[in-house]
Order: sequence, then structure tokens, then C-alpha cells
Amino acid sequence: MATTPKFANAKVAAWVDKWNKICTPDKIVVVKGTAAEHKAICEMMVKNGQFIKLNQKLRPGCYLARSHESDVARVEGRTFICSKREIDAGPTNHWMDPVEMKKKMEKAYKGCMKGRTMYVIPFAMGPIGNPITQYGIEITDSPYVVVNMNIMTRTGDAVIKHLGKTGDFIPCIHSVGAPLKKGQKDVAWPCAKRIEDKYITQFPEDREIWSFGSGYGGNALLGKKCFALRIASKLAKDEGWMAEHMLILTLTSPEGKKYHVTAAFPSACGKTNLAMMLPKLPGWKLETIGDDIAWLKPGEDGRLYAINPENGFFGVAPGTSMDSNPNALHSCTKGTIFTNVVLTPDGDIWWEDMGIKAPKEGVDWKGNPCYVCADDPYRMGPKPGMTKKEIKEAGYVAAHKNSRFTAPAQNCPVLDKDGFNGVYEGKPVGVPIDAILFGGRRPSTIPLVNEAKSWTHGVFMGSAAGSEITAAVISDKIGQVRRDPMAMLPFFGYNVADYFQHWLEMERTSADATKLPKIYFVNWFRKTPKGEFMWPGFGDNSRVLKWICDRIEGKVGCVKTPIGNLPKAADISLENNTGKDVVNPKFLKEIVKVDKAGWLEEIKTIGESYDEYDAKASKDNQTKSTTARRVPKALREILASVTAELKK
Ligand code: GTP
Ligand code: SPV
Ligand code: MN
Repeated sequence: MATTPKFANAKVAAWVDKWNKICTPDKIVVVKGTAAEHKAICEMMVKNGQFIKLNQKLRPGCYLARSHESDVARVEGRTFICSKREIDAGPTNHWMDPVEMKKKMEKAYKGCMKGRTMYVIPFAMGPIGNPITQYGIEITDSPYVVVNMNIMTRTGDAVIKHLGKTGDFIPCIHSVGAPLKKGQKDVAWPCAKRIEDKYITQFPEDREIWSFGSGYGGNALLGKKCFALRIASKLAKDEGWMAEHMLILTLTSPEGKKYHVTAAFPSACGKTNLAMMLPKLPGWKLETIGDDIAWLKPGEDGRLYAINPENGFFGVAPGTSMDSNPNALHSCTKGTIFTNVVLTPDGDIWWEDMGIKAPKEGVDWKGNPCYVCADDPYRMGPKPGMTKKEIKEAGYVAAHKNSRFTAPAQNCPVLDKDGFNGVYEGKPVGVPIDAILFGGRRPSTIPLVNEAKSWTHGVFMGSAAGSEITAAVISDKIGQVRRDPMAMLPFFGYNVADYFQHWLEMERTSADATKLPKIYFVNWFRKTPKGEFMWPGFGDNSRVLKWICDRIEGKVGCVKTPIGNLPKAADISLENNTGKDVVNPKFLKEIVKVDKAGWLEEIKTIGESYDEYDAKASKDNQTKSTTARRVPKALREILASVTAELKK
């Protein structure tokens, strides 16, 4: 055990003291959040073999980490919502009794920081002092977490100062779960190697986060999914606002009119891409406010005002190229931490589909040598001279599919600085949202864009969102389509059906429901039976954003269909339809049509997902009450009316 440092804030002092006694670290460091401290921690990690310093001429302030093979993504199977009643966690979450869980986890934490330094990270989710911002204290034994939190959140003294003696915060505890014996040398990526020893636990009623055994991304950077989505969604429900898995962007039309748009897409389904996209449509300007999380609060005028609670981008590396997302690449030029990408001989980084030729030789994410492919200069294989086909058959990638960059938002060339600082027209209120998009990877059925007929219909659309599972989670079902309501499936802090009800409440309680954002469902991922994308995506998505703005302005009509308001193909602008990937007008016609057979099947499975939520909701073991029919009636009614209209 170390000496607990002094804190003016009694709750902070008690939190640190409690975990000092349980975890018994060698030393405690309170993170100040300065550049010098950040650099010193990075350099210490280089010395300890936990970071590789990249070529500082090419990438100043940049480092590379390689995680343990077992610790490469979120672990949904080990993520728990420990509300007092099981039913409040709902059918989509893993649940355990909070008292039991705390007992169990305290055992795991006992002595877990032996031989290590305990860092205390004061952090803000949002601009410090903004009325929407919330605060946290994360205790961790991972210096990797400290430097990532420095980028992803606002950390340090300024937060301590803001909290003062009585300011409240969300207490977070994190350990990699790998104590060191006296004299034992540390490994490059300490963590609990067995999946069953990892715990990512939220206590929504105590408003605490306990994480053990993993050092990666959303498992360990507790401000992100655990706080800003799981705990915040519960706070938001109790207090009448919304915490969502959404990007936020600012769009300016050629006439100079500004729009603010949020979009909820599941993990690794294109939020970062859309958030900083270069519009292909001439005259349109897009700026970034956030790429992963939005907190939205109703204003007195009935509009929803949003902030990005984060301070950086924890973005998917593979696929990020000068073609697909130049602004993300620019964001990675300095002060960035890369995890599980390829190291090149000149001390730079590389990944699949970076649009840059692979080096002759490099070091892959596991630390093994890798070599340029014999017949494709944009691939790498585990042995020299392998062909593209051989590499594919071996299932080999040199950068892990969920390899990521942690980049400061300030690096982004198209950052909307005011919006990012939570300021609109000089006031710290967040930006007013004009449109909310839902989406996912759906190879069939779901049209390019579909406008909700009403707020309730929009909530229905969100509740029915689904996507192919991506590498952002450790799963043996990658590629399979699953329902992912509002792109929040892994992040609900409470019962999914109550969450739907909360969305409906936002209309009922709005000061002026006519001012709520319009809701759309988009799908960039339609494929032909041969597997080619039917929509070029990326910068061409600006064509869809323009249609949405035209709808908001009442400039264009639509085709009213049972599933929603679809665009007339002719209203999707094909201006500047040149370059490598272009819109194929034949495909466009097809992806704005209702696929009746597909939709009848879709509707059936949406109903099945509701049935599942209801059935599981009916067995509340603790109260023995039968609370079946938890899914809001209003959504069941939409389901019934869409079905009836489709069958007409
Ligand atoms: P998380 O950070 O995991 O929450 O995900 P994200 O939604 O920010 O994911 P990101 O933007 O990093 O998604 C990247 C993946 O989506 C890459 O595989 C991209 O190639 C793909 N992608 C993004 N936009 C498009 C698009 O318009 N069309 C197609 N076909 N793929 C896209
Ligand atoms: C996601 O999986 O949605 C992410 C990455 O944004 S992580 O922070 O690891 O959750
Ligand atoms: Mn995410």
C-alpha cells in the first residue's frame, strides 16, 4: 500500500483511499494532465518495452502499442449491468446482483496493483464548465490507459479544480489484473489472459464503474462506453436527456445555411468516416464535432442540443486511407497512439487498405515479421513472397482488424471548434440538431435513405436497426446480422424496452415537439448478389445528406411508402459524379425502392426481437411480478401498421 495523497474533495479522497487499501499499489500518481507529464509516461513505457517510439520526424509525439492476443476488442460476454433488479438491466445485458458482484470483484482486486503504480485520472466528459459536461475519476494501474485518457478526455488539474470540495463525479476503478512479484519484469501488455477473468461492470444505481482484466479500448478507457454511454444513458433517463452512440457533424450548404446532424451506426460501421467526410458535392462543407458519442439535451425551444463528451478519436485503423478518410489520416500525424498496427522499417505505421504501398518488410500486430505480398503491393503476408490468394486463405492480416488510432480531436483539419467546445451562437449550450440518422451494415432490403413519418416512427426505425457484427467486439459471429437497436445494443445502461420508452418520452415532454430533429435511416452497404457495393459511400454520402437538408427545407418531395418516405431517384443529386467510385444510376434506382418480400421478412424479425424483449421482461425473479409487454405499445402499433400496409 502507498500513502493516499491529499484531496480537497472528500469523495475523491475516499475513492482513492478505498482502492489504495484494496489494490495495494507501490505508488500513487495523480495525473496533472500536462504535456510534459504525458510525454514522460510515454517515454517510460518505451523504456519498459510497452511502447515503440515511432519516427519522430514522420510522426512527432506518436507511439505504437501491441496488445496481448487475448485483449484486442470489447468483451460483451464479460460486460455486466449490475442494477438491483435484473429486469432493470433488461434482456440484452448480462446481469449480476450488485452486492454479489462487488464481493466477487473485490476479491479479484485484492493486491492486484502490487509492484505497480496506481494512477488517479481526474477527467471531464465534455468541455470543462459546460452545463452538459460530467466528470469522472478513473483509478488505473495502466499507463497506457493514462495516456489514452489524456487524448480521449480532458484530464488533470483543471478537473480537480473544477470539482472543488464538493463537486460530484462518477467513480471508476480499473486494473489490468496482473500484479507483479518483487523483481518480476513486466510484460509488454499486462492483462488477465483468460476471458472469464475479465469484468467490465457498471453499477447504474451506485453510478460506479468497475473494470478488471482488460487494457483495451472501451474495456479500459472508462470515460468512453462505460461512462458516456452505459452510466450516462441511465442518468439521461432519470434526468430527461439522451446519451447516444452517435457522431455529430456540422454541414454548411452552398447557400451558407448550417445544419447539425447526428448519426448512430454500430461499432466499425462508418461513424468516423461520416463525421469527417469530404463531401463530393461541390459547395457543401462538412465539419466534425464528434465521431462516437453524443449527449443531447432538450432546450426550452424544443430543439435537442448536443455536445461531444470526448476529446479525441479512438478510430478503426484498417480501411482508413487518403481516399476513404483523409481527415482521419491527418488527425493521426502527431500526438497519436497506434495500437495493433504494422511497424515499418522507417519507424512509421501501416495497415491494410491504407492506400499506401506496403513496405518490403515490417512487424505485424503480434510482433512477428511480415512481408509485402508477391502480387499485390497493398497487402502483407506472414512469409516472404506469398500471393494475395495464399494470404487470404491463411486468414492473415498484418494489422489487427480492430487496430485503432487514438488521435487528439484538435488535429482534425475540419474540426468545428465552436461545436466541439459545446458553444453555439456564443452560448455554452451544445449545437441544435436538425436530423438524426440511424444505420448499419445491411447487404440487402434496407434502402439507401428512408425518412421517418413521425418521431414515433423514427423511434421504431431506431429500435429495429441491425448490422453485420464487426471486429470491434470479440465474437465468433463476425459478419452475421444482428439487431442493434439505436446502435446501442452493447451500451444500454438499462432495460432496452425502457430505453425505447425514453425515446418516446422525449417527444411527449418536449417544449415544442415540432422542433425535434427529423429522423432518417440510411444504409451505405447494399450489395449485389455478387457482393459488390451498390453505393460508393464515403464522400458520395454527401448526396444523401443534401437530400435530407432539402427535405428539412421542404425543397423536395418524396415517395410515401409503407416503410417510410423514400427519395425519388432523381432527387439524389448526381453532380460531380466522377472519379474512381461513382454512383451507378441503375443501382441507385434499385436502392431507393421498397423490396416488398425483403421487408415482410424484416418486419417479421423485428417483431421477433420485440417478442424476445417482452418474454424476457416477464420473468422478474426478484419481484415475481409479471411485467410482460415491456416494449412500448406505440412501437407495436407502428409494427402492426407497417405490416398491414405492406400486405395491402
Ligand atoms: P466505432 O469507433 O467502432 O464505434 O466505429 P465507427 O462507426 O466510428 O467506425 P468507422 O467509421 O471507423 O468504420 C470503419 C469501417 O466502415 C471501415 O471498414 C470502412 O471502410 C467502413 N465504411 C465507412 N463508411 C463507409 C461507406 O460509406 N461505405 C462503405 N462501403 N464502407 C464504409
Ligand atoms: C466501439 O466498439 O463502438 C468503439 C470502440 O467505439 S471501443 O472504445 O473499444 O468500444
Ligand atoms: Mn463506438
